[in-house]
Amino acid sequence: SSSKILIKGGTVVNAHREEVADVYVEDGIIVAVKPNIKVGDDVTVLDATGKFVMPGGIDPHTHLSFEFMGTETVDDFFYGQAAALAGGTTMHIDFVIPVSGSLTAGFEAYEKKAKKSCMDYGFHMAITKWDEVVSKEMEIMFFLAYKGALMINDELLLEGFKKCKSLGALAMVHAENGDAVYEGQKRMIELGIFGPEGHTLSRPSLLEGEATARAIRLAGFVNTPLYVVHVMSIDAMEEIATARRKGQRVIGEPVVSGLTLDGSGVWDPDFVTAAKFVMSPPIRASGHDKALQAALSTGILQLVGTDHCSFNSTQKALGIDDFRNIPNGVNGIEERMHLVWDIMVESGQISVTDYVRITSTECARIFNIYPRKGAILPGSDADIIIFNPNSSFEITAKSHHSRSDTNVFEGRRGKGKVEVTIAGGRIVWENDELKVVPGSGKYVEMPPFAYLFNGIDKGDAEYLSSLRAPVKRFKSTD
Ligand code: DUC
Repeated sequence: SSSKILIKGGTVVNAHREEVADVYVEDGIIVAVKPNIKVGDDVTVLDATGKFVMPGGIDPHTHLSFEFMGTETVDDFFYGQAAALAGGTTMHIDFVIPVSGSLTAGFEAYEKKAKKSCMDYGFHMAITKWDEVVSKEMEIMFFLAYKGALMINDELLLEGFKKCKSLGALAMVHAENGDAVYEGQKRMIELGIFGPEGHTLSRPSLLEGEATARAIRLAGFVNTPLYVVHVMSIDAMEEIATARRKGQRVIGEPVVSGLTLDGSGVWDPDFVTAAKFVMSPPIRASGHDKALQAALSTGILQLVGTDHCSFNSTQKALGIDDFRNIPNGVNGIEERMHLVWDIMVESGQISVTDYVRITSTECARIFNIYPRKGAILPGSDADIIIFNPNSSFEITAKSHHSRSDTNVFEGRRGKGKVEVTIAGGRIVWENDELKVVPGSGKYVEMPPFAYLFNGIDKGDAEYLSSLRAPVKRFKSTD
Protein backbone atom coordinates (compact mmCIF):
# COMPACT_ATOMS: atom_id res chain seq x y z
CA SER A 1 0.00 0.00 0.00
CA SER A 2 1.01 3.57 -0.71
CA SER A 3 2.89 5.68 1.77
CA LYS A 4 0.47 8.53 0.94
CA ILE A 5 -3.18 8.08 1.84
CA LEU A 6 -6.13 10.46 1.76
CA ILE A 7 -9.28 9.51 3.68
CA LYS A 8 -12.07 11.60 2.20
CA GLY A 9 -15.36 12.88 3.55
CA GLY A 10 -15.71 10.85 6.75
CA THR A 11 -16.71 12.01 10.21
CA VAL A 12 -13.42 12.26 12.06
CA VAL A 13 -13.92 11.39 15.71
CA ASN A 14 -11.50 12.26 18.48
CA ALA A 15 -12.23 11.98 22.19
CA HIS A 16 -12.64 15.77 22.34
CA ARG A 17 -14.70 16.40 19.19
CA GLU A 18 -16.11 15.11 15.91
CA GLU A 19 -16.07 16.90 12.56
CA VAL A 20 -16.52 16.11 8.90
CA ALA A 21 -13.00 16.33 7.46
CA ASP A 22 -10.41 14.68 5.25
CA VAL A 23 -7.35 13.05 6.76
CA TYR A 24 -4.05 13.09 4.87
CA VAL A 25 -1.31 10.61 5.79
CA GLU A 26 2.28 10.55 4.62
CA ASP A 27 5.04 8.12 5.69
CA GLY A 28 3.16 6.81 8.68
CA ILE A 29 2.20 10.18 10.14
CA ILE A 30 -1.03 12.18 9.98
CA VAL A 31 -0.12 15.38 8.17
CA ALA A 32 -3.43 17.21 7.89
CA VAL A 33 -7.02 17.00 9.16
CA LYS A 34 -9.31 19.50 7.42
CA PRO A 35 -12.08 19.68 4.81
CA ASN A 36 -11.38 19.42 1.05
CA ILE A 37 -7.73 18.40 0.95
CA LYS A 38 -6.44 18.28 -2.65
CA VAL A 39 -3.80 15.71 -3.62
CA GLY A 40 -1.96 14.37 -6.67
CA ASP A 41 -2.38 10.94 -8.39
CA ASP A 42 0.35 9.28 -6.36
CA VAL A 43 -1.99 9.22 -3.36
CA THR A 44 -4.30 6.32 -2.43
CA VAL A 45 -7.76 7.79 -1.83
CA LEU A 46 -10.26 6.08 0.49
CA ASP A 47 -13.85 7.27 0.48
CA ALA A 48 -15.23 7.46 4.04
CA THR A 49 -18.50 9.27 3.30
CA GLY A 50 -21.13 8.31 5.88
CA LYS A 51 -18.52 6.52 7.98
CA PHE A 52 -16.55 7.26 11.13
CA VAL A 53 -12.81 7.82 10.92
CA MET A 54 -11.38 7.05 14.36
CA PRO A 55 -8.07 6.40 16.09
CA GLY A 56 -7.19 2.71 15.96
CA GLY A 57 -7.96 0.88 19.18
CA ILE A 58 -5.30 0.46 21.86
CA ASP A 59 -5.65 -2.67 23.95
CA PRO A 60 -4.02 -2.00 27.33
CA HIS A 61 -3.99 -5.64 28.43
CA THR A 62 -2.87 -8.64 26.38
CA HIS A 63 -0.83 -11.83 26.76
CA LEU A 64 0.71 -12.87 23.42
CA SER A 65 3.26 -15.72 23.36
CA PHE A 66 2.59 -16.17 27.07
CA GLU A 67 4.11 -19.28 28.68
CA PHE A 68 1.60 -20.07 31.39
CA MET A 69 0.27 -23.10 33.28
CA GLY A 70 2.48 -25.55 31.44
CA THR A 71 1.78 -24.34 27.92
CA GLU A 72 2.02 -21.27 25.67
CA THR A 73 -0.78 -19.15 24.19
CA VAL A 74 -1.55 -19.96 20.54
CA ASP A 75 -1.50 -16.31 19.49
CA ASP A 76 2.03 -14.98 19.21
CA PHE A 77 3.04 -11.41 18.42
CA PHE A 78 2.33 -11.89 14.71
CA TYR A 79 -0.95 -13.84 14.74
CA GLY A 80 -2.39 -12.06 17.77
CA GLN A 81 -1.61 -8.69 16.25
CA ALA A 82 -3.00 -9.69 12.84
CA ALA A 83 -6.25 -10.62 14.60
CA ALA A 84 -6.18 -7.27 16.41
CA LEU A 85 -5.75 -5.37 13.15
CA ALA A 86 -8.68 -7.23 11.56
CA GLY A 87 -10.75 -5.95 14.47
CA GLY A 88 -9.55 -2.33 14.36
CA THR A 89 -6.96 -2.41 17.14
CA THR A 90 -3.61 -0.93 16.09
CA MET A 91 -1.58 -1.08 19.30
CA HIS A 92 -1.51 -3.33 22.35
CA ILE A 93 0.39 -3.37 25.61
CA ASP A 94 1.57 -6.82 26.67
CA PHE A 95 2.79 -8.04 30.03
CA VAL A 96 6.45 -8.99 30.30
CA ILE A 97 6.67 -11.92 32.70
CA PRO A 98 10.08 -12.18 34.39
CA VAL A 99 12.45 -15.02 33.45
CA SER A 100 13.72 -16.72 36.65
CA GLY A 101 12.65 -13.64 38.58
CA SER A 102 14.63 -11.27 36.36
CA LEU A 103 12.76 -8.40 34.72
CA THR A 104 15.70 -7.66 32.42
CA ALA A 105 15.85 -11.25 31.16
CA GLY A 106 12.05 -11.17 30.77
CA PHE A 107 12.22 -7.97 28.79
CA GLU A 108 14.90 -9.37 26.48
CA ALA A 109 12.82 -12.51 25.92
CA TYR A 110 9.76 -10.44 25.03
CA GLU A 111 11.79 -8.19 22.73
CA LYS A 112 12.69 -11.35 20.80
CA LYS A 113 9.09 -12.58 20.72
CA ALA A 114 7.98 -9.17 19.43
CA LYS A 115 10.43 -9.04 16.52
CA LYS A 116 7.77 -10.38 14.14
CA SER A 117 5.28 -7.67 15.14
CA CYS A 118 2.99 -6.26 12.47
CA MET A 119 1.67 -3.46 14.67
CA ASP A 120 2.98 -1.19 17.42
CA TYR A 121 3.21 -2.52 20.95
CA GLY A 122 4.26 -1.51 24.44
CA PHE A 123 5.16 -3.48 27.55
CA HIS A 124 4.05 -3.57 31.15
CA MET A 125 6.48 -5.23 33.56
CA ALA A 126 5.18 -7.92 35.91
CA ILE A 127 6.60 -8.25 39.42
CA THR A 128 6.44 -11.75 40.86
CA LYS A 129 9.07 -11.58 43.60
CA TRP A 130 11.04 -8.95 45.46
CA ASP A 131 14.75 -8.56 46.05
CA GLU A 132 17.52 -6.03 45.51
CA VAL A 133 17.84 -7.03 41.86
CA VAL A 134 14.14 -6.63 41.12
CA SER A 135 14.14 -3.38 43.05
CA LYS A 136 16.83 -2.11 40.73
CA GLU A 137 14.96 -3.23 37.64
CA MET A 138 12.03 -1.16 36.45
CA GLU A 139 8.65 -2.42 37.68
CA ILE A 140 5.04 -1.73 37.02
CA MET A 141 2.80 -4.76 37.48
CA PHE A 142 1.83 -6.91 40.45
CA PHE A 143 -0.09 -10.14 40.70
CA LEU A 144 -1.91 -10.99 43.93
CA ALA A 145 -3.77 -14.00 42.60
CA TYR A 146 -1.65 -17.01 41.73
CA LYS A 147 -0.46 -18.49 45.00
CA GLY A 148 2.95 -20.09 44.69
CA ALA A 149 3.42 -18.88 41.11
CA LEU A 150 2.82 -15.22 40.55
CA MET A 151 1.33 -14.11 43.85
CA ILE A 152 3.01 -11.48 46.00
CA ASN A 153 2.26 -10.55 49.61
CA ASP A 154 1.45 -7.17 51.15
CA GLU A 155 5.06 -6.44 52.10
CA LEU A 156 6.13 -6.88 48.49
CA LEU A 157 3.13 -4.91 47.31
CA LEU A 158 4.14 -1.95 49.49
CA GLU A 159 7.76 -2.17 48.33
CA GLY A 160 6.58 -2.22 44.73
CA PHE A 161 4.22 0.71 45.20
CA LYS A 162 7.00 2.79 46.76
CA LYS A 163 9.36 1.89 43.94
CA CYS A 164 6.78 2.75 41.28
CA LYS A 165 6.17 6.07 42.92
CA SER A 166 9.86 6.90 43.01
CA LEU A 167 10.17 6.02 39.31
CA GLY A 168 7.01 7.73 38.11
CA ALA A 169 5.76 4.31 37.02
CA LEU A 170 2.10 3.40 37.23
CA ALA A 171 1.39 0.49 39.58
CA MET A 172 -1.06 -2.08 38.19
CA VAL A 173 -2.61 -4.91 40.09
CA HIS A 174 -4.40 -8.18 39.35
CA ALA A 175 -6.61 -8.16 42.43
CA GLU A 176 -7.73 -11.52 43.79
CA ASN A 177 -6.87 -12.93 47.20
CA GLY A 178 -4.60 -15.84 46.25
CA ASP A 179 -4.57 -17.49 49.68
CA ALA A 180 -8.36 -17.54 49.77
CA VAL A 181 -8.54 -18.78 46.16
CA TYR A 182 -6.26 -21.66 47.18
CA GLU A 183 -8.62 -22.46 50.06
CA GLY A 184 -11.63 -22.21 47.71
CA GLN A 185 -10.02 -24.65 45.28
CA LYS A 186 -9.38 -27.19 48.06
CA ARG A 187 -13.05 -26.91 49.07
CA MET A 188 -14.21 -27.68 45.53
CA ILE A 189 -11.98 -30.73 45.32
CA GLU A 190 -13.29 -31.95 48.72
CA LEU A 191 -16.83 -31.53 47.41
CA GLY A 192 -15.91 -33.59 44.33
CA ILE A 193 -16.26 -30.67 41.91
CA PHE A 194 -13.51 -31.11 39.31
CA GLY A 195 -15.11 -29.48 36.24
CA PRO A 196 -14.71 -25.93 34.87
CA GLU A 197 -17.54 -24.65 37.09
CA GLY A 198 -15.24 -25.42 40.04
CA HIS A 199 -12.98 -22.62 38.78
CA THR A 200 -15.73 -20.02 39.10
CA LEU A 201 -17.07 -21.42 42.38
CA SER A 202 -13.63 -21.46 43.99
CA ARG A 203 -12.96 -17.74 43.50
CA PRO A 204 -16.13 -15.72 44.18
CA SER A 205 -16.33 -11.98 43.57
CA LEU A 206 -15.87 -11.17 47.26
CA LEU A 207 -12.23 -12.30 46.94
CA GLU A 208 -11.80 -9.85 44.06
CA GLY A 209 -13.46 -7.12 46.13
CA GLU A 210 -11.20 -7.85 49.11
CA ALA A 211 -7.97 -7.72 47.11
CA THR A 212 -9.08 -4.62 45.21
CA ALA A 213 -9.89 -2.86 48.49
CA ARG A 214 -6.55 -3.91 50.00
CA ALA A 215 -4.52 -2.81 46.98
CA ILE A 216 -6.38 0.52 46.84
CA ARG A 217 -5.81 1.19 50.54
CA LEU A 218 -2.13 0.29 50.38
CA ALA A 219 -1.64 2.45 47.27
CA GLY A 220 -3.42 5.24 49.14
CA PHE A 221 -1.14 4.71 52.14
CA VAL A 222 1.91 5.11 49.87
CA ASN A 223 0.06 7.85 47.97
CA THR A 224 0.70 6.48 44.50
CA PRO A 225 -1.85 6.10 41.67
CA LEU A 226 -3.19 2.59 41.07
CA TYR A 227 -4.49 0.86 37.94
CA VAL A 228 -6.71 -2.17 38.60
CA VAL A 229 -6.65 -4.58 35.64
CA HIS A 230 -9.62 -6.72 34.50
CA VAL A 231 -12.29 -5.45 36.88
CA MET A 232 -14.77 -8.32 36.63
CA SER A 233 -17.22 -7.73 39.48
CA ILE A 234 -19.52 -5.22 41.12
CA ASP A 235 -17.53 -5.83 44.32
CA ALA A 236 -14.28 -4.56 42.78
CA MET A 237 -15.99 -1.80 40.81
CA GLU A 238 -17.63 -0.41 43.96
CA GLU A 239 -14.27 -0.27 45.77
CA ILE A 240 -12.91 1.77 42.87
CA ALA A 241 -15.98 4.03 42.86
CA THR A 242 -15.64 4.72 46.58
CA ALA A 243 -11.91 5.46 46.37
CA ARG A 244 -12.40 7.81 43.42
CA ARG A 245 -15.23 9.62 45.19
CA LYS A 246 -12.87 10.21 48.09
CA GLY A 247 -10.34 11.69 45.69
CA GLN A 248 -7.89 8.80 45.31
CA ARG A 249 -6.29 8.29 41.91
CA VAL A 250 -7.52 4.82 40.94
CA ILE A 251 -8.06 3.63 37.39
CA GLY A 252 -10.35 0.69 36.60
CA GLU A 253 -10.08 -1.46 33.47
CA PRO A 254 -12.99 -3.76 32.61
CA VAL A 255 -12.39 -6.31 29.81
CA VAL A 256 -14.74 -7.29 26.97
CA SER A 257 -15.44 -10.75 28.38
CA GLY A 258 -16.58 -9.25 31.68
CA LEU A 259 -18.65 -6.58 29.95
CA THR A 260 -20.46 -8.85 27.51
CA LEU A 261 -20.77 -12.36 28.96
CA ASP A 262 -22.49 -13.84 31.96
CA GLY A 263 -20.65 -16.62 33.75
CA SER A 264 -22.96 -19.45 32.75
CA GLY A 265 -20.54 -20.81 30.11
CA VAL A 266 -18.52 -22.89 32.57
CA TRP A 267 -21.64 -24.93 33.39
CA ASP A 268 -21.90 -26.17 29.80
CA PRO A 269 -22.06 -30.01 29.85
CA ASP A 270 -19.47 -30.13 27.06
CA PHE A 271 -16.02 -29.79 28.65
CA VAL A 272 -14.37 -27.97 25.74
CA THR A 273 -17.18 -25.40 25.57
CA ALA A 274 -17.09 -24.89 29.33
CA ALA A 275 -13.29 -24.72 29.60
CA LYS A 276 -12.93 -22.00 26.99
CA PHE A 277 -14.58 -19.56 29.44
CA VAL A 278 -12.08 -20.25 32.23
CA MET A 279 -10.15 -17.08 33.00
CA SER A 280 -9.09 -15.23 36.12
CA PRO A 281 -10.78 -13.42 37.68
CA PRO A 282 -13.73 -15.51 36.48
CA ILE A 283 -16.54 -14.18 34.30
CA ARG A 284 -19.24 -13.36 36.87
CA ALA A 285 -22.94 -14.13 37.07
CA SER A 286 -25.43 -12.15 35.05
CA GLY A 287 -25.81 -8.62 36.45
CA HIS A 288 -22.12 -7.88 36.89
CA ASP A 289 -21.80 -7.31 33.11
CA LYS A 290 -24.51 -4.63 33.05
CA ALA A 291 -23.17 -2.95 36.19
CA LEU A 292 -19.67 -2.76 34.67
CA GLN A 293 -21.14 -1.22 31.50
CA ALA A 294 -22.94 1.39 33.58
CA ALA A 295 -19.74 2.16 35.49
CA LEU A 296 -17.91 2.59 32.19
CA SER A 297 -20.58 4.92 30.85
CA THR A 298 -20.42 7.14 33.95
CA GLY A 299 -16.62 7.31 34.23
CA ILE A 300 -16.19 5.13 37.32
CA LEU A 301 -14.21 2.81 35.00
CA GLN A 302 -12.11 4.49 32.34
CA LEU A 303 -10.96 2.19 29.53
CA VAL A 304 -11.53 -1.28 28.10
CA GLY A 305 -8.95 -4.04 27.74
CA THR A 306 -9.21 -7.71 26.84
CA ASP A 307 -6.70 -9.82 28.79
CA HIS A 308 -6.43 -11.64 25.44
CA CYS A 309 -4.77 -14.93 26.41
CA SER A 310 -5.76 -17.55 23.88
CA PHE A 311 -5.51 -21.31 24.41
CA ASN A 312 -6.99 -23.89 22.05
CA SER A 313 -9.20 -26.88 22.97
CA THR A 314 -6.24 -29.25 23.25
CA GLN A 315 -4.52 -26.93 25.70
CA LYS A 316 -7.71 -26.37 27.69
CA ALA A 317 -8.01 -30.18 27.91
CA LEU A 318 -4.93 -30.21 30.17
CA GLY A 319 -7.54 -29.65 32.87
CA ILE A 320 -10.03 -32.29 31.77
CA ASP A 321 -9.76 -34.08 35.15
CA ASP A 322 -9.18 -31.03 37.33
CA PHE A 323 -10.18 -27.41 36.69
CA ARG A 324 -7.01 -26.24 38.47
CA ASN A 325 -5.03 -27.38 35.41
CA ILE A 326 -7.13 -25.59 32.78
CA PRO A 327 -4.93 -22.83 31.32
CA ASN A 328 -6.62 -19.56 32.29
CA GLY A 329 -7.47 -17.18 29.50
CA VAL A 330 -9.99 -16.01 26.90
CA ASN A 331 -9.77 -14.17 23.58
CA GLY A 332 -10.87 -10.61 22.80
CA ILE A 333 -8.15 -8.69 20.96
CA GLU A 334 -10.03 -9.00 17.64
CA GLU A 335 -13.53 -8.57 19.07
CA ARG A 336 -13.06 -5.64 21.47
CA MET A 337 -13.80 -2.74 19.10
CA HIS A 338 -16.96 -4.35 17.67
CA LEU A 339 -18.38 -5.56 20.96
CA VAL A 340 -17.75 -2.29 22.80
CA TRP A 341 -19.44 -0.42 19.95
CA ASP A 342 -22.41 -2.78 20.15
CA ILE A 343 -22.96 -2.76 23.91
CA MET A 344 -22.01 0.86 24.61
CA VAL A 345 -22.76 3.00 21.52
CA GLU A 346 -25.38 1.05 19.60
CA SER A 347 -27.24 0.49 22.88
CA GLY A 348 -27.27 4.25 23.47
CA GLN A 349 -25.16 4.28 26.64
CA ILE A 350 -22.32 6.48 25.34
CA SER A 351 -21.48 8.82 22.45
CA VAL A 352 -19.07 8.11 19.61
CA THR A 353 -16.51 10.50 21.14
CA ASP A 354 -16.74 8.53 24.41
CA TYR A 355 -16.21 5.34 22.41
CA VAL A 356 -12.92 6.72 21.09
CA ARG A 357 -11.94 7.73 24.62
CA ILE A 358 -12.55 4.31 26.23
CA THR A 359 -11.07 2.23 23.38
CA SER A 360 -8.03 4.38 22.55
CA THR A 361 -7.44 7.91 23.85
CA GLU A 362 -7.69 7.21 27.57
CA CYS A 363 -5.17 4.38 27.29
CA ALA A 364 -2.75 6.66 25.43
CA ARG A 365 -3.15 9.33 28.11
CA ILE A 366 -2.74 6.93 31.04
CA PHE A 367 0.44 5.42 29.61
CA ASN A 368 1.79 8.79 28.52
CA ILE A 369 1.87 8.29 24.75
CA TYR A 370 -0.86 10.80 23.86
CA PRO A 371 -1.22 12.50 21.33
CA ARG A 372 1.23 10.37 19.35
CA LYS A 373 -1.34 7.59 19.87
CA GLY A 374 -5.06 7.82 20.57
CA ALA A 375 -5.77 10.81 18.34
CA ILE A 376 -6.35 11.88 14.76
CA LEU A 377 -4.34 15.08 14.81
CA PRO A 378 -1.54 16.44 12.62
CA GLY A 379 1.65 14.81 13.95
CA SER A 380 -0.05 11.72 15.39
CA ASP A 381 0.90 8.24 14.18
CA ALA A 382 -1.31 7.13 11.30
CA ASP A 383 -3.19 4.42 13.24
CA ILE A 384 -6.69 4.89 11.90
CA ILE A 385 -9.88 2.91 11.34
CA ILE A 386 -12.78 3.52 9.00
CA PHE A 387 -15.89 2.29 10.74
CA ASN A 388 -19.23 1.76 9.00
CA PRO A 389 -22.06 2.09 11.56
CA ASN A 390 -24.61 0.74 9.06
CA SER A 391 -22.80 -2.51 8.31
CA SER A 392 -22.68 -5.43 10.73
CA PHE A 393 -20.29 -7.90 12.33
CA GLU A 394 -20.54 -11.56 13.23
CA ILE A 395 -18.10 -13.46 15.42
CA THR A 396 -17.22 -17.11 14.85
CA ALA A 397 -14.11 -19.24 15.30
CA LYS A 398 -14.55 -20.31 11.65
CA SER A 399 -13.67 -16.86 10.36
CA HIS A 400 -11.72 -15.18 13.16
CA HIS A 401 -7.98 -14.54 12.78
CA SER A 402 -6.81 -15.87 16.13
CA ARG A 403 -5.10 -19.25 15.90
CA SER A 404 -7.43 -20.70 18.52
CA ASP A 405 -10.14 -23.13 17.42
CA THR A 406 -12.69 -21.59 19.78
CA ASN A 407 -14.07 -18.15 20.54
CA VAL A 408 -15.85 -17.16 23.74
CA PHE A 409 -18.03 -14.73 21.76
CA GLU A 410 -19.08 -17.42 19.24
CA GLY A 411 -22.26 -16.49 17.37
CA ARG A 412 -22.46 -12.88 18.51
CA ARG A 413 -23.52 -10.36 15.94
CA GLY A 414 -24.25 -6.70 16.00
CA LYS A 415 -24.27 -3.46 14.07
CA GLY A 416 -21.12 -1.66 12.95
CA LYS A 417 -17.99 -2.88 11.20
CA VAL A 418 -14.34 -1.96 10.96
CA GLU A 419 -13.97 -1.77 7.17
CA VAL A 420 -10.44 -0.41 6.94
CA THR A 421 -7.53 -0.46 9.37
CA ILE A 422 -4.45 1.68 8.79
CA ALA A 423 -1.50 0.93 11.06
CA GLY A 424 1.70 2.98 10.92
CA GLY A 425 0.46 4.51 7.66
CA ARG A 426 -0.14 1.12 5.96
CA ILE A 427 -3.53 -0.16 4.86
CA VAL A 428 -3.46 -3.52 6.65
CA TRP A 429 -7.17 -4.47 6.59
CA GLU A 430 -9.52 -3.77 3.69
CA ASN A 431 -12.31 -5.75 1.96
CA ASP A 432 -12.09 -8.38 4.71
CA GLU A 433 -8.48 -9.05 3.83
CA LEU A 434 -5.32 -8.70 5.89
CA LYS A 435 -2.13 -7.33 4.36
CA VAL A 436 0.26 -7.46 7.27
CA VAL A 437 4.03 -7.26 7.25
CA PRO A 438 6.01 -9.05 9.96
CA GLY A 439 8.59 -6.74 11.48
CA SER A 440 6.70 -3.55 10.62
CA GLY A 441 5.44 -3.01 14.19
CA LYS A 442 7.48 -0.80 16.49
CA TYR A 443 8.09 -0.80 20.23
CA VAL A 444 6.47 2.24 21.79
CA GLU A 445 8.20 3.51 24.90
CA MET A 446 5.89 4.76 27.62
CA PRO A 447 7.74 7.48 29.52
CA PRO A 448 7.37 7.97 33.29
CA PHE A 449 5.11 10.62 34.74
CA ALA A 450 6.67 13.98 35.47
CA TYR A 451 4.28 14.69 38.34
CA LEU A 452 5.68 11.77 40.29
CA PHE A 453 9.25 12.09 39.20
CA ASN A 454 10.89 12.98 42.46
CA GLY A 455 8.82 10.55 44.41
CA ILE A 456 7.08 13.45 46.04
CA ASP A 457 3.85 14.97 44.84
CA LYS A 458 1.27 17.44 46.06
CA GLY A 459 -0.37 14.82 48.25
CA ASP A 460 2.95 14.09 49.96
CA ALA A 461 3.71 17.75 50.48
CA GLU A 462 0.30 18.23 52.12
CA TYR A 463 0.80 15.17 54.28
CA LEU A 464 4.27 16.22 55.39
CA SER A 465 3.20 19.78 56.19
CA SER A 466 0.31 18.43 58.28
CA LEU A 467 2.67 16.44 60.52
CA ARG A 468 3.39 17.82 63.93
CA ALA A 469 6.93 17.84 65.24
CA PRO A 470 7.79 14.74 67.29
CA VAL A 471 7.36 15.24 71.00
CA LYS A 472 10.62 15.47 72.90
CA ARG A 473 10.17 13.39 76.05
CA PHE A 474 12.32 13.56 79.15
CA LYS A 475 13.15 10.77 81.53
CA SER A 476 12.17 11.60 85.15
CA THR A 477 15.87 11.61 86.06
CA ASP A 478 16.68 14.42 83.55
N1 DUC B 1 -5.83 -14.24 33.83
C1 DUC B 1 -6.05 -15.06 32.81
O1 DUC B 1 -7.14 -15.54 32.66
N2 DUC B 1 -5.03 -15.36 31.99
C2 DUC B 1 -3.77 -14.74 32.07
C3 DUC B 1 -3.45 -14.09 33.32
C4 DUC B 1 -4.62 -13.73 34.11
O2 DUC B 1 -4.50 -12.99 35.06
